[in-house]
Amino acid sequence: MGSAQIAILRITLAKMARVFSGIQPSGDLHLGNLLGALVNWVNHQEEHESVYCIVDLHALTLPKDAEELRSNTLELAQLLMAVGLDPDRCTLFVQSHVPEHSQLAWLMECTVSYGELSRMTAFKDKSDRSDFISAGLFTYPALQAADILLYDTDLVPVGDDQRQHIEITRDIAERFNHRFGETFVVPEHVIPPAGARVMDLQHPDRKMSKSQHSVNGTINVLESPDSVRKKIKRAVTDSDGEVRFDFESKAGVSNLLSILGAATNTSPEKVADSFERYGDLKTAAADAVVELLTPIQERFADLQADPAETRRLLQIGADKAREVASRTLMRAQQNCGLLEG
Ligand code: ATP
Ligand code: LTN
Repeated sequence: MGSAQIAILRITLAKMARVFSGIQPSGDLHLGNLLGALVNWVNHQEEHESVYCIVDLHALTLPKDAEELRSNTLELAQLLMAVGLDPDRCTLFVQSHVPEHSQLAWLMECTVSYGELSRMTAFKDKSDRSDFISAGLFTYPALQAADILLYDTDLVPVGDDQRQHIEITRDIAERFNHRFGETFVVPEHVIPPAGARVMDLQHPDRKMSKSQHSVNGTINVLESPDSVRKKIKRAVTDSDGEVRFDFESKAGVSNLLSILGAATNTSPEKVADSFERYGDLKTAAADAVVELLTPIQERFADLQADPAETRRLLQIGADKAREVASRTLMRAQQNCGLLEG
Protein backbone atom coordinates (compact mmCIF):
# COMPACT_ATOMS: atom_id res chain seq x y z
CA MET A 1 0.00 0.00 0.00
CA GLY A 2 1.45 3.44 -0.97
CA SER A 3 1.64 6.42 1.41
CA ALA A 4 -1.37 8.14 -0.24
CA GLN A 5 -3.52 5.02 0.27
CA ILE A 6 -2.41 4.73 3.90
CA ALA A 7 -3.34 8.39 4.44
CA ILE A 8 -6.76 7.81 2.85
CA LEU A 9 -7.36 4.76 5.03
CA ARG A 10 -6.37 6.74 8.13
CA ILE A 11 -8.77 9.57 7.25
CA THR A 12 -11.61 7.20 6.41
CA LEU A 13 -11.27 5.26 9.65
CA ALA A 14 -10.81 8.26 11.90
CA LYS A 15 -14.09 10.04 11.04
CA MET A 16 -16.66 10.55 8.36
CA ALA A 17 -14.38 11.90 5.63
CA ARG A 18 -15.48 14.93 3.61
CA VAL A 19 -15.17 14.50 -0.15
CA PHE A 20 -15.14 17.37 -2.65
CA SER A 21 -14.76 17.48 -6.41
CA GLY A 22 -15.60 19.72 -9.34
CA ILE A 23 -16.31 19.56 -13.04
CA GLN A 24 -16.44 22.28 -15.67
CA PRO A 25 -19.55 22.93 -17.79
CA SER A 26 -17.17 23.35 -20.72
CA GLY A 27 -18.81 21.02 -23.24
CA ASP A 28 -20.29 17.58 -23.64
CA LEU A 29 -19.64 15.11 -20.85
CA HIS A 30 -17.54 12.22 -22.17
CA LEU A 31 -16.50 8.70 -21.27
CA GLY A 32 -13.25 9.96 -19.66
CA ASN A 33 -15.20 12.17 -17.23
CA LEU A 34 -17.52 9.28 -16.45
CA LEU A 35 -14.93 6.55 -15.85
CA GLY A 36 -12.16 8.78 -14.49
CA ALA A 37 -14.24 10.78 -12.06
CA LEU A 38 -18.02 10.47 -11.91
CA VAL A 39 -18.34 6.76 -11.20
CA ASN A 40 -16.15 7.39 -8.18
CA TRP A 41 -18.20 10.40 -7.10
CA VAL A 42 -21.32 8.27 -7.04
CA ASN A 43 -19.59 5.60 -4.92
CA HIS A 44 -18.30 8.18 -2.45
CA GLN A 45 -21.73 9.67 -1.75
CA GLU A 46 -22.74 6.34 -0.19
CA GLU A 47 -19.86 6.31 2.30
CA HIS A 48 -18.78 9.91 2.85
CA GLU A 49 -20.12 13.39 3.27
CA SER A 50 -19.78 14.44 -0.37
CA VAL A 51 -19.82 17.87 -1.96
CA TYR A 52 -19.82 18.21 -5.76
CA CYS A 53 -19.58 21.44 -7.68
CA ILE A 54 -20.19 22.51 -11.27
CA VAL A 55 -17.33 24.95 -11.68
CA ASP A 56 -18.79 27.54 -14.05
CA LEU A 57 -16.28 30.22 -12.99
CA HIS A 58 -13.45 27.92 -14.08
CA ALA A 59 -15.18 27.47 -17.44
CA LEU A 60 -14.91 31.26 -18.00
CA THR A 61 -11.10 30.99 -18.13
CA LEU A 62 -11.40 30.16 -21.84
CA PRO A 63 -13.66 32.23 -24.14
CA LYS A 64 -17.29 31.02 -23.94
CA ASP A 65 -20.61 31.91 -25.49
CA ALA A 66 -22.91 33.16 -22.70
CA GLU A 67 -26.03 31.22 -23.74
CA GLU A 68 -24.02 28.07 -24.26
CA LEU A 69 -22.44 28.32 -20.80
CA ARG A 70 -25.86 28.75 -19.19
CA SER A 71 -27.38 25.75 -20.98
CA ASN A 72 -24.26 23.61 -20.47
CA THR A 73 -24.46 24.28 -16.74
CA LEU A 74 -28.08 23.18 -16.43
CA GLU A 75 -27.52 20.18 -18.68
CA LEU A 76 -24.44 19.11 -16.73
CA ALA A 77 -26.44 19.22 -13.48
CA GLN A 78 -29.04 16.92 -15.07
CA LEU A 79 -26.36 14.62 -16.41
CA LEU A 80 -24.68 14.35 -13.01
CA MET A 81 -28.00 13.36 -11.47
CA ALA A 82 -28.60 10.90 -14.33
CA VAL A 83 -25.20 9.32 -13.65
CA GLY A 84 -26.32 8.75 -10.07
CA LEU A 85 -25.57 11.80 -7.92
CA ASP A 86 -28.49 12.11 -5.55
CA PRO A 87 -29.11 15.59 -4.06
CA ASP A 88 -30.48 13.87 -0.94
CA ARG A 89 -27.18 12.04 -0.39
CA CYS A 90 -24.68 14.67 -1.50
CA THR A 91 -24.42 18.43 -1.86
CA LEU A 92 -24.60 19.35 -5.56
CA PHE A 93 -24.34 23.00 -6.54
CA VAL A 94 -23.04 25.58 -9.02
CA GLN A 95 -19.81 27.38 -8.05
CA SER A 96 -21.02 30.93 -8.92
CA HIS A 97 -24.04 30.47 -6.60
CA VAL A 98 -21.67 30.38 -3.62
CA PRO A 99 -19.73 33.68 -3.69
CA GLU A 100 -17.34 32.46 -0.98
CA HIS A 101 -15.43 30.62 -3.75
CA SER A 102 -14.39 33.87 -5.44
CA GLN A 103 -13.72 35.54 -2.10
CA LEU A 104 -11.39 32.81 -0.83
CA ALA A 105 -9.73 32.60 -4.27
CA TRP A 106 -8.21 36.05 -3.69
CA LEU A 107 -6.58 34.91 -0.47
CA MET A 108 -5.30 31.84 -2.35
CA GLU A 109 -3.86 34.03 -5.13
CA CYS A 110 -1.95 35.93 -2.49
CA THR A 111 -0.59 32.67 -1.04
CA VAL A 112 0.56 30.95 -4.24
CA SER A 113 3.59 32.27 -6.13
CA TYR A 114 3.95 33.34 -9.77
CA GLY A 115 6.66 30.65 -10.15
CA GLU A 116 4.37 27.88 -8.89
CA LEU A 117 1.57 28.92 -11.26
CA SER A 118 4.04 29.09 -14.16
CA ARG A 119 4.92 25.43 -13.67
CA MET A 120 1.36 24.15 -14.09
CA THR A 121 1.20 21.88 -17.13
CA ALA A 122 -2.55 22.45 -17.64
CA PHE A 123 -1.84 26.18 -18.10
CA LYS A 124 0.89 25.47 -20.62
CA ASP A 125 -1.38 23.08 -22.58
CA LYS A 126 -4.42 25.34 -22.59
CA SER A 127 -2.54 28.60 -23.27
CA ASP A 128 -0.81 26.97 -26.27
CA ARG A 129 -4.24 26.17 -27.70
CA SER A 130 -5.93 29.53 -27.11
CA ASP A 131 -5.60 32.86 -28.92
CA PHE A 132 -6.66 34.79 -25.86
CA ILE A 133 -4.84 33.86 -22.65
CA SER A 134 -6.81 35.28 -19.74
CA ALA A 135 -5.25 36.09 -16.37
CA GLY A 136 -7.91 33.75 -14.95
CA LEU A 137 -6.43 30.82 -16.89
CA PHE A 138 -3.13 31.52 -15.15
CA THR A 139 -4.61 31.85 -11.64
CA TYR A 140 -7.04 28.93 -12.20
CA PRO A 141 -5.33 26.73 -9.55
CA ALA A 142 -5.94 29.38 -6.85
CA LEU A 143 -9.71 29.21 -7.47
CA GLN A 144 -9.53 25.41 -7.47
CA ALA A 145 -7.68 25.50 -4.14
CA ALA A 146 -10.45 27.74 -2.76
CA ASP A 147 -13.09 25.27 -3.97
CA ILE A 148 -11.45 22.41 -2.13
CA LEU A 149 -10.29 24.16 1.05
CA LEU A 150 -13.66 25.86 1.75
CA TYR A 151 -15.18 22.50 2.68
CA ASP A 152 -12.46 21.17 5.01
CA THR A 153 -12.05 18.49 2.36
CA ASP A 154 -10.19 15.27 3.17
CA LEU A 155 -10.46 13.48 -0.17
CA VAL A 156 -10.63 14.77 -3.75
CA PRO A 157 -11.68 12.12 -6.32
CA VAL A 158 -10.30 13.14 -9.73
CA GLY A 159 -8.76 11.73 -12.92
CA ASP A 160 -5.01 11.42 -13.28
CA ASP A 161 -4.69 14.80 -15.09
CA GLN A 162 -5.56 16.63 -11.85
CA ARG A 163 -2.61 15.41 -9.71
CA GLN A 164 -0.67 18.65 -10.07
CA HIS A 165 -3.71 20.77 -9.16
CA ILE A 166 -4.28 18.84 -5.95
CA GLU A 167 -0.57 19.00 -5.13
CA ILE A 168 -0.56 22.82 -5.44
CA THR A 169 -3.73 22.98 -3.30
CA ARG A 170 -1.88 21.06 -0.57
CA ASP A 171 1.10 23.45 -0.83
CA ILE A 172 -1.19 26.49 -0.58
CA ALA A 173 -3.02 25.06 2.45
CA GLU A 174 0.25 24.19 4.22
CA ARG A 175 1.75 27.62 3.51
CA PHE A 176 -1.35 29.46 4.75
CA ASN A 177 -1.47 27.29 7.89
CA HIS A 178 2.23 27.91 8.50
CA ARG A 179 1.86 31.69 8.11
CA PHE A 180 -1.42 32.24 9.96
CA GLY A 181 -2.00 29.18 12.14
CA GLU A 182 -4.16 26.07 11.54
CA THR A 183 -6.90 27.15 9.14
CA PHE A 184 -7.31 24.54 6.41
CA VAL A 185 -7.47 20.77 6.20
CA VAL A 186 -4.76 19.50 3.82
CA PRO A 187 -6.54 17.21 1.30
CA GLU A 188 -5.49 13.98 -0.46
CA HIS A 189 -6.34 13.09 -4.05
CA VAL A 190 -8.11 9.81 -4.87
CA ILE A 191 -7.35 8.48 -8.36
CA PRO A 192 -9.22 5.38 -9.56
CA PRO A 193 -7.16 2.27 -10.39
CA ALA A 194 -8.97 1.84 -13.73
CA GLY A 195 -10.20 4.54 -16.08
CA ALA A 196 -8.07 7.28 -14.52
CA ARG A 197 -6.86 8.23 -17.95
CA VAL A 198 -9.16 7.52 -20.86
CA MET A 199 -7.38 8.45 -24.07
CA ASP A 200 -8.71 9.89 -27.32
CA LEU A 201 -9.71 7.00 -29.62
CA GLN A 202 -8.03 8.62 -32.63
CA HIS A 203 -5.02 10.03 -30.79
CA PRO A 204 -4.34 7.58 -27.95
CA ASP A 205 -1.32 9.64 -26.90
CA ARG A 206 -3.58 12.38 -25.51
CA LYS A 207 -6.48 12.29 -23.07
CA MET A 208 -10.09 12.30 -24.16
CA SER A 209 -11.16 15.88 -23.50
CA LYS A 210 -14.17 18.16 -23.84
CA SER A 211 -12.16 21.03 -25.20
CA GLN A 212 -10.03 19.24 -27.82
CA HIS A 213 -13.01 18.96 -30.23
CA SER A 214 -11.85 15.57 -31.50
CA VAL A 215 -15.22 14.29 -32.71
CA ASN A 216 -14.20 10.75 -33.66
CA GLY A 217 -11.84 10.37 -30.71
CA THR A 218 -14.39 11.28 -28.04
CA ILE A 219 -17.41 9.29 -26.85
CA ASN A 220 -20.03 11.50 -25.28
CA VAL A 221 -22.25 10.24 -22.51
CA LEU A 222 -25.28 11.19 -24.63
CA GLU A 223 -23.96 9.48 -27.76
CA SER A 224 -26.30 7.04 -29.59
CA PRO A 225 -25.43 3.32 -29.45
CA ASP A 226 -24.83 3.33 -33.20
CA SER A 227 -22.34 6.13 -33.02
CA VAL A 228 -20.55 4.56 -30.01
CA ARG A 229 -20.12 1.33 -31.97
CA LYS A 230 -18.82 3.15 -35.06
CA LYS A 231 -16.29 5.19 -33.11
CA ILE A 232 -14.94 2.19 -31.21
CA LYS A 233 -14.75 0.15 -34.41
CA ARG A 234 -12.67 2.92 -36.00
CA ALA A 235 -10.44 3.42 -32.95
CA VAL A 236 -6.73 3.54 -33.77
CA THR A 237 -4.81 0.34 -32.82
CA ASP A 238 -1.51 -0.94 -34.26
CA SER A 239 -0.27 -3.53 -36.73
CA ASP A 240 1.31 -6.22 -34.51
CA GLY A 241 -2.05 -7.89 -33.81
CA GLU A 242 -1.34 -8.96 -30.21
CA VAL A 243 -3.89 -8.08 -27.50
CA ARG A 244 -1.66 -6.95 -24.61
CA PHE A 245 -1.89 -4.17 -22.00
CA ASP A 246 1.15 -1.97 -22.58
CA PHE A 247 0.48 1.76 -22.76
CA GLU A 248 4.08 2.58 -23.75
CA SER A 249 4.12 0.67 -27.01
CA LYS A 250 0.42 -0.16 -27.61
CA ALA A 251 -1.52 2.92 -26.56
CA GLY A 252 -4.63 2.34 -28.73
CA VAL A 253 -5.20 -1.28 -27.70
CA SER A 254 -4.37 -0.51 -24.06
CA ASN A 255 -6.91 2.31 -24.08
CA LEU A 256 -9.65 -0.08 -25.27
CA LEU A 257 -8.61 -2.58 -22.57
CA SER A 258 -8.78 0.17 -19.93
CA ILE A 259 -12.21 1.30 -21.12
CA LEU A 260 -13.61 -2.23 -21.10
CA GLY A 261 -11.92 -2.91 -17.74
CA ALA A 262 -13.29 0.25 -16.12
CA ALA A 263 -16.79 -0.32 -17.55
CA THR A 264 -16.89 -3.90 -16.21
CA ASN A 265 -14.87 -3.44 -13.02
CA THR A 266 -12.02 -5.69 -14.18
CA SER A 267 -8.29 -4.95 -14.50
CA PRO A 268 -7.13 -4.23 -18.08
CA GLU A 269 -4.51 -7.00 -17.81
CA LYS A 270 -7.22 -9.51 -16.98
CA VAL A 271 -9.41 -8.24 -19.83
CA ALA A 272 -6.45 -8.74 -22.20
CA ASP A 273 -6.33 -12.48 -21.32
CA SER A 274 -9.84 -12.95 -22.71
CA PHE A 275 -9.17 -11.71 -26.27
CA GLU A 276 -7.03 -12.75 -29.18
CA ARG A 277 -8.32 -10.44 -31.89
CA TYR A 278 -8.67 -6.67 -31.94
CA GLY A 279 -12.09 -6.99 -33.61
CA ASP A 280 -13.51 -9.04 -30.71
CA LEU A 281 -12.03 -6.65 -28.16
CA LYS A 282 -13.64 -3.71 -29.97
CA THR A 283 -17.05 -5.40 -30.09
CA ALA A 284 -16.92 -6.21 -26.36
CA ALA A 285 -15.76 -2.69 -25.47
CA ALA A 286 -18.59 -1.17 -27.55
CA ASP A 287 -21.20 -3.47 -25.92
CA ALA A 288 -19.96 -2.57 -22.43
CA VAL A 289 -19.99 1.17 -23.15
CA VAL A 290 -23.50 1.04 -24.66
CA GLU A 291 -24.71 -0.92 -21.62
CA LEU A 292 -23.17 1.66 -19.31
CA LEU A 293 -24.60 4.68 -21.16
CA THR A 294 -28.13 3.54 -21.97
CA PRO A 295 -29.67 3.84 -18.47
CA ILE A 296 -27.92 7.19 -17.96
CA GLN A 297 -29.43 8.49 -21.19
CA GLU A 298 -32.90 7.32 -20.15
CA ARG A 299 -32.70 9.05 -16.76
CA PHE A 300 -31.34 12.20 -18.42
CA ALA A 301 -34.35 12.40 -20.76
CA ASP A 302 -36.68 12.38 -17.72
CA LEU A 303 -34.71 15.03 -15.85
CA GLN A 304 -34.43 17.26 -18.90
CA ALA A 305 -38.21 17.47 -19.07
CA ASP A 306 -38.29 19.45 -15.79
CA PRO A 307 -35.62 22.19 -15.70
CA ALA A 308 -37.41 24.06 -12.89
CA GLU A 309 -36.95 21.07 -10.60
CA THR A 310 -33.23 20.93 -11.44
CA ARG A 311 -32.88 24.61 -10.54
CA ARG A 312 -34.73 24.06 -7.28
CA LEU A 313 -32.37 21.22 -6.33
CA LEU A 314 -29.32 23.32 -7.24
CA GLN A 315 -30.60 26.15 -5.01
CA ILE A 316 -30.93 23.74 -2.08
CA GLY A 317 -27.39 22.50 -2.83
CA ALA A 318 -26.00 26.05 -2.85
CA ASP A 319 -27.70 26.86 0.48
CA LYS A 320 -26.19 23.74 2.07
CA ALA A 321 -22.74 24.52 0.63
CA ARG A 322 -22.82 28.13 1.84
CA GLU A 323 -23.33 27.07 5.43
CA VAL A 324 -19.95 25.35 5.47
CA ALA A 325 -18.16 27.70 3.06
CA SER A 326 -19.06 30.89 4.94
CA ARG A 327 -17.62 29.51 8.20
CA THR A 328 -14.32 28.53 6.57
CA LEU A 329 -14.02 31.84 4.72
CA MET A 330 -14.56 33.79 7.93
CA ARG A 331 -11.92 31.72 9.73
CA ALA A 332 -9.42 32.34 6.92
CA GLN A 333 -10.19 36.10 6.80
CA GLN A 334 -9.77 36.45 10.56
CA ASN A 335 -6.58 34.39 10.70
CA CYS A 336 -4.83 36.38 7.96
CA GLY A 337 -5.64 39.71 9.61
CA LEU A 338 -8.61 41.17 7.76
CA LEU A 339 -10.55 43.48 10.08
CA GLU A 340 -14.03 42.13 10.82
CA GLY A 341 -16.74 44.23 9.15
P1 ATP B 1 -11.56 20.29 -20.50
O1 ATP B 1 -11.17 19.62 -21.80
O2 ATP B 1 -12.54 21.42 -20.67
O3 ATP B 1 -10.40 20.58 -19.62
P2 ATP B 1 -12.09 17.78 -19.39
O4 ATP B 1 -12.76 16.91 -20.37
O5 ATP B 1 -10.63 17.60 -19.17
O6 ATP B 1 -12.43 19.25 -19.74
P3 ATP B 1 -12.89 18.39 -16.70
O7 ATP B 1 -14.13 19.12 -16.45
O8 ATP B 1 -11.64 19.22 -16.69
O9 ATP B 1 -12.89 17.59 -18.06
O10 ATP B 1 -12.74 17.18 -15.69
C1 ATP B 1 -13.74 16.63 -14.89
C2 ATP B 1 -13.19 15.36 -14.27
O11 ATP B 1 -12.99 14.37 -15.29
C3 ATP B 1 -11.82 15.54 -13.60
O12 ATP B 1 -11.76 14.81 -12.40
C4 ATP B 1 -10.85 14.97 -14.59
O13 ATP B 1 -9.69 14.46 -13.97
C5 ATP B 1 -11.66 13.85 -15.20
N1 ATP B 1 -11.23 13.58 -16.57
C6 ATP B 1 -11.24 14.43 -17.61
N2 ATP B 1 -10.78 13.84 -18.73
C7 ATP B 1 -10.47 12.56 -18.38
C8 ATP B 1 -9.96 11.45 -19.10
N3 ATP B 1 -9.71 11.52 -20.38
N4 ATP B 1 -9.77 10.28 -18.42
C9 ATP B 1 -10.06 10.20 -17.09
N5 ATP B 1 -10.55 11.21 -16.35
C10 ATP B 1 -10.75 12.39 -16.98
N1 LTN C 1 -9.63 21.61 -12.60
C1 LTN C 1 -10.64 20.61 -12.59
C2 LTN C 1 -12.01 21.10 -12.22
C3 LTN C 1 -12.06 21.56 -10.80
C4 LTN C 1 -11.92 20.75 -9.65
C5 LTN C 1 -12.05 21.63 -8.55
C6 LTN C 1 -11.68 19.39 -9.45
C7 LTN C 1 -12.25 22.84 -10.38
N2 LTN C 1 -12.25 22.87 -9.03
C8 LTN C 1 -11.94 21.16 -7.23
C9 LTN C 1 -11.57 18.94 -8.13
C10 LTN C 1 -11.69 19.81 -7.05
C11 LTN C 1 -10.66 20.01 -13.95
O1 LTN C 1 -10.34 20.66 -14.90
N3 LTN C 1 -11.06 18.80 -14.03
